[in-house]
Amino acid sequence: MTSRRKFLKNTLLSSTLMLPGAVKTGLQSLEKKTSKQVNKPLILSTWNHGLAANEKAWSVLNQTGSILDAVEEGVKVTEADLSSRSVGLNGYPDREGIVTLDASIMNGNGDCGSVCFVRQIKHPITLARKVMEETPHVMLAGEGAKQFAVSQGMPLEDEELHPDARQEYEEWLEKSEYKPKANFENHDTIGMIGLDADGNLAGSCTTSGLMFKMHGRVGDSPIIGAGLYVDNEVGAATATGVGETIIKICGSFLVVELMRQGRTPQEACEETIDRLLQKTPFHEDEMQVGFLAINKEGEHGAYAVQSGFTYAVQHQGGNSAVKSDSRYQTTTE
Ligand code: SD4
Repeated sequence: MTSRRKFLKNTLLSSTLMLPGAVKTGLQSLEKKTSKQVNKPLILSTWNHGLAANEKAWSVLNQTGSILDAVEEGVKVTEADLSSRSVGLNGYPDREGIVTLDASIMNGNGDCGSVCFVRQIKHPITLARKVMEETPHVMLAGEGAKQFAVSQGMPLEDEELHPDARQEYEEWLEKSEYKPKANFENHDTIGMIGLDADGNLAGSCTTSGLMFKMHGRVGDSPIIGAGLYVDNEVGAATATGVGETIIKICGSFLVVELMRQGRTPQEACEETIDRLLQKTPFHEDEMQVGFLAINKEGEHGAYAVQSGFTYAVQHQGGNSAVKSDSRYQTTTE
């Protein structure tokens, strides 16, 4: 696939960020600095699977008035989706053939909870919320997270792989080439951020992580400040893509802090992608990251390393999928 692609760089960056195979497209200036504005309430989530999640979140927000309930219930739709190979127990396994899940949730007051490397739990986002609300802790991992789930009355699911995931895993086993990869051409981690009519924010993020990852590997999604960050004084951000690159720059926290310093959500996402590319030079196939951001005024923005990242926006006017702008443009020869 790599050989059939070219990457056209959208904007001028330092030449140290250019990779040999990338095609630079002249010195275009940054165009879309202005974030898009719609009325509150507003819910955003990553990838096209965000459409169904947004729809649920919207109806929960209307029923309960709670933006935290909305972001939890919204992503539960994706966690339960049998067709999802990147979120929930139907996701791709790690290289030992075991599905392990990561999730986090946060409200605008700084309350947060997360779980990582957890098995057999259908709704890790609910478990993350229970960590937030029922324990003095922020994060539980692995076996301990599972034990806590059981103590909270959550059922343990069996560990049978979804047939499609099993088939791909068996194909992968033939070579066992260790190249964990974000499944970015299809859809991926769901990160959701929302703003209610009173200006309260909340966010959620849930994933099965990189396909065929090392057993025990944890990505950005359950790490507060990496895959998700929310602050009622400023805004919220979430991330999708290769978690290691996001963790290295505390990506979602950085987006929110840039907004705190006055950047629009769009500017904050773009600057954060640039920071990420300074720390992790761009390398085609394995390299996708996207950020979504919202500020307390109801403006939002999105930006990705390369084209292909989509997100879903739900507001009074409807629910639609939007293509994100990106630093590199992917084309097919
Ligand atoms: C992770 N960020 O585990 C997640 C997975 C993902 O595109 O979003 N992949 O690193």
